[in-house]
Amino acid sequence: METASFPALAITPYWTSVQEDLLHIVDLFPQGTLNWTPKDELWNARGILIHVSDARDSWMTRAIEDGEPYPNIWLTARSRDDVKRELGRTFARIQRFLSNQAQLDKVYPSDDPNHPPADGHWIAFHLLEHDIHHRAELMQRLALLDVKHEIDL
Ligand code: NI
Repeated sequence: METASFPALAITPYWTSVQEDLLHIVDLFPQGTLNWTPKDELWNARGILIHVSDARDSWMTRAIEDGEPYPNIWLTARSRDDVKRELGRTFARIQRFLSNQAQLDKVYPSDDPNHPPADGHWIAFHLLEHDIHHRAELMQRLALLDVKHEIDL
């Protein structure tokens, strides 16, 4: 993906609202329902929430190579507080990336023939899109559980 140099994106405050929604959503699942799934082949809410943090870690470690560790949180994020802690840790990591002009402007090679090399701006967009996609999925899970989330988009 060839792009000219773009200025740092001032999307951090807006992305923060998505992050706050995700943290709020963790608290809205009634006791015992984080492991509930409407269909056996679909992830439960805990899995979706872990996946959001794991995707952030994966991109920051494997593509951006920001030098921070990539812990296996699939084994350690069990409780509601664990899940929220990982969302907080990985969002702080994303915020550092969003404020790093050199990391945003760099073009990262790809070893996947289906994905051309991408710059940091595309990666930021992709990760925001990913957070929003899974927020919607979690809001639907709450609706299926008859929980009013009152998240007004
Ligand atoms: Ni995903």
